[in-house]
Amino acid sequence: FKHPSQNIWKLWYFYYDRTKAWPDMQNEITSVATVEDFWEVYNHIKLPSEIKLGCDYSLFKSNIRPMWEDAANKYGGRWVLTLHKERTDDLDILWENVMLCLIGEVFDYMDEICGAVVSIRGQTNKISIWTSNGYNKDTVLAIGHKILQTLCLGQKNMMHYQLHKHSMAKHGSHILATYTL
Ligand code: M7G
Repeated sequence: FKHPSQNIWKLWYFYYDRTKAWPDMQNEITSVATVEDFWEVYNHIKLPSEIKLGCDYSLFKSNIRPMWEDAANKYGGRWVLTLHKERTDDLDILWENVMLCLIGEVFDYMDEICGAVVSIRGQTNKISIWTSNGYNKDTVLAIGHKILQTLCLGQKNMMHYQLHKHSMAKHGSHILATYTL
């Protein structure tokens, strides 16, 4: 007996290739409809801590592409959790929990959640949760609190919400944060 989830989710893998435009660097791996499907896939791919610098995994609702260019992300933004490099086991466990929360539809306001990304970078890694309406302050904050609570992050990690509009317009490495928790 399989437990169907409400949404079908798609797992994507991003790797940097300077010959390509950014959207073409996103590669679809597979679709996941149940928690059982999830484990099947998850047991066959590398953990975030094992993939190369500059790469991402994204898990998004199957009808939304993990990019600003998708209409569902037009007014959206992301909660960004910054993770320090020395704690790679935290990264893998946090990412696994985030994916299970999405597939298990654990968050409230699932309608406004588009997906999540784990990014492997030089200084710090990141986990981001993308939502579809950054102007909906109450919902965005409720989702943010729920993320902190579900992942047991408490006080030790700050989270910033960045509108995609501001990420697109960033100067240097600074992106304006609309909300902070
Ligand atoms: P990042 O991977 O979110 O953060 O964005 P990083 O600075 O920690 O690596 C890095 C860069 O990738 C951005 O400044 C953009 O040039 C490009 N980029 C990121 N995203 C999410 C998108 C996107 O959705 N669409 C396009 N066209 N470019 C993007």
